[in-house]
Parts: sequence; C-alpha cells; structure tokens
Amino acid sequence: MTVALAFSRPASETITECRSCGSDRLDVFLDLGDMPLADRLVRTAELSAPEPRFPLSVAFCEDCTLVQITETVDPEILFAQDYPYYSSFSPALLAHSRANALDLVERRRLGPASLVVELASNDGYLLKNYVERDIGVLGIDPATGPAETARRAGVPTLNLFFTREIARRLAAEGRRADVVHANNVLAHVADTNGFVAGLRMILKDDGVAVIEAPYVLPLVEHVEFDTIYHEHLCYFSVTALDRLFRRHGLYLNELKHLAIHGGSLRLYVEPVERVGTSVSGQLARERALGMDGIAFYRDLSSRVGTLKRDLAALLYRLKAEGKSIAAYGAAAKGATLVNHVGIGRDLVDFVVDRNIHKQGRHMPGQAIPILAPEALVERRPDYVLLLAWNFADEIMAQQQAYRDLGGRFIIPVPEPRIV
Ligand code: DWN
Repeated sequence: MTVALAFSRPASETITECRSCGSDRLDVFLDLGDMPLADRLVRTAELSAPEPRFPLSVAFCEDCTLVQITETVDPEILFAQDYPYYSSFSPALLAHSRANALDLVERRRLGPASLVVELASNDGYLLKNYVERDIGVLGIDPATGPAETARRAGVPTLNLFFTREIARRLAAEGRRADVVHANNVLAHVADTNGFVAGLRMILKDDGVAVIEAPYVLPLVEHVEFDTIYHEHLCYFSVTALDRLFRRHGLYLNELKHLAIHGGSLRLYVEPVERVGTSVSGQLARERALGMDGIAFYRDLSSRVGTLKRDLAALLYRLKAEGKSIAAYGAAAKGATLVNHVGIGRDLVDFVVDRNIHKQGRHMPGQAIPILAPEALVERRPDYVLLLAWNFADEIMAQQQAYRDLGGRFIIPVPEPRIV
C-alpha cells in the first residue's frame, strides 16, 4: 500500500539509475520484502489503520560500486512528519560527538569568526559544543521537533532540507563554512549528487567537510541487515564515496574507522587533493576484498536467511519453555529486524526506550508497545532482545539492576546469542 501525500504526489518511486553515477547497471542482491517505515512509530489511535509498506531491496552498481536501495520514499514522509529520532537520548553518541567537535576546534583553530555548519543537525547535540565556545554555528534539519529542540538549546537552526538551491542561497549570502558536519545524512538524501554539490558550495576553499556514515563492510561482515531501512538510501564503501566526491571537486583525504552504529567511517573531505594513507590503504583493501564487484555481496542474502531462522528458533524455543521476552531500543534497525524476522507480540511483550518521544507508541508493522526502560525492573521479563545492539555495552551497564534480578539479554547480530 502506498501513502499519498497531501498534495497527492506518489509516496515513493523505484529507481532505474544509480543514485551516484546514473548507470542503469544495477544488480539486486538482497530483497527484504515490503517493509513498514522504520521510524514511523505507531500511535495508539493509528493501530487499527493499515500501515504503509514499501519494497526494501538492495542493489549494487556495476559502474561506480555504490550499494543502494531501489525504492525512494518521499523525504517529507520519512523526516518532516513527526520524526521521532533525537540524537541526545544516547549518552555514548553525545560523548562521541563532543570529542569530534573539540578535535576540530584544535585542528582547525576555530574561534568566534569561524562558521561551523551541520547538515541534519537534529536537536543540536553536536553544534552545542561549538556554541559553548562562542564559535559561529548554523544547523540545518528538516525534522521540526528536533529543530525546535535545537533552537531552544541556543543552536540557530534552519528547519528545512539541505539542497543545492539552499546551498546557493547561503553561499550568495557569504555564509560559507570552515567546517561542515554531515553525520548520518549522506546516506539519507534522495538527491545524492545535489547534496554533495551543495556541500562544496557552502565550504570555504580551505575548509573541511567531516562526514560520518555507516560503512558497508561491517554490514556485510557482521550481517547487519537490520541497518537497512528506507531512510538509508545508500550503503557506502570508500571506493564509491571517493568517486562520488571527486565528481564534485571534493577529495576524500583522510578517514577514521568508528565503532558507532555498528561500524561507521568518519570522512575528512576537502576541496584540495591530499589523499593520505588512511584512504589509499582502505581503497587497496577494498580492491583486495573484491568490494568493487557484485560477487562480494552475493552471499549476504543467504546469511541473512540463516540469521532470521536462528533468531526465530531461539525466541520460539524460549517461549515454549514458558519464558517471557521483551526488547530494548525502539530503533529504526529494530523495526527492520522485527518485521523481517516476524517478531510480533506473540514473542515480545513490549519494547523499552529512553526516548520519551517514542514511549507510548508502537513498533512499526508489529504493534509492540514502547515503554520506558523502568518497565524491565518492574515487569522482569526473563529475556530482553537488544534491538539497539550497537549500544550493547552502554545499555547493559545501564540495566545492571535488571541483570542483578537474573535478566538476560539476547544480542541478535551477527548471530543470536544470550549474554
Ligand atoms: O541513520 C540513523 C541512525 C544513525 O540512527 C537514523 N536514521 C536513525 C537512527 O537509527 P536507529 O534508530 O537504529 O539508531 P540508534 O541510535 O541505534 O537507536 C537507538 C535507540 O535506543 C534510540 O531510540 C535510543 C535508544 N536508547 C535507549 O533507549 N537507551 C539508546 C541508548 C544508548 C540508551 O541507553
């Protein structure tokens, strides 16, 4: 079923050309079926209404090697309407972001005359670190709730989608940045080339864009199929990124490997070419692994099938033994997992999440209620399926009281295991 927007344009469209290079040589290697929108958490009043579902298939571009999903859901539906994700509900992410900002303040000698822009600035979680040091900032984010939260926190924020046209306007106003942050957004934009071209326009000639994005290598290595959802249009390799940036006069000069979100890259991209060994070495590693060919991705589908069967079998066995099961993390990845594996209220009684905007709502596609984390100690389920497995250490430390009561966690990827 597709959801028509108020102004009756189609809610989604299927691509026939690569999002980066425009090639029509796209090979689908993984099909997760028709899936609900991962961050469209269902309110009680909506439970009886049908949920929109869209195809979720992943393809490889034979020409530029970009991995990408084949359906583009209208961004207005994904992000501008009632988007529930607030970065500041993750202490680990806040610490990670603060370290990034402080490193750049030093590296780039930023001060009151500097300008730092963040694309997809969410609730001000990152830019607030610059505001505290009287460094000029500008946030840009289409999600109304997070943008208003950012403004209340003293972070000037434009509540809109960043486009080539917006970039032209900012550059014409002389608002060009010493640093542009773009964390977990490059993979989300439908106009990939327009976004990168716009990024170049607002970057000073001696500026740097610091971009974080999930890395497709750990996704394949650790079967992190649940990180595939309609918000994530692209799944980047360094090879594909390098070609994308060069197309717009930008150079990937340095990169860092990050553990966040199941394995990400922090990319340092500049208008000048000075490619370091962190990039040349990873490009060579990707060539050696064969990541520039479809064969590298071919067996992911069967490995996802194995994980799906093993996880379902584990949950059904625990239920047959009379055990109770809850889940932790109303994460977007959690929606893909419960819907692709078929985990409903017959298996999982409730999900808990610290994000108050998610509490009281229900997981997409399965109508599993979302409660506050205190419910784990109050209701004492025997097991908790960790949907936000990328924060496992932090969450299990935080839930020591539940574990002291005998509670156990189930980590679903790369293979289901009880800890
Ligand atoms: O690209 C995106 C990734 C990076 O973040 C966004 N499109 C959406 C989001 O995806 P996600 O929802 O899978 O991300 P998280 O950050 O892994 O979600 C974690 C969930 O767990 C959040 O809802 C917050 C919650 N949480 C919690 O309840 N207690 C997180 C921590 C660390 C906690 O202690």
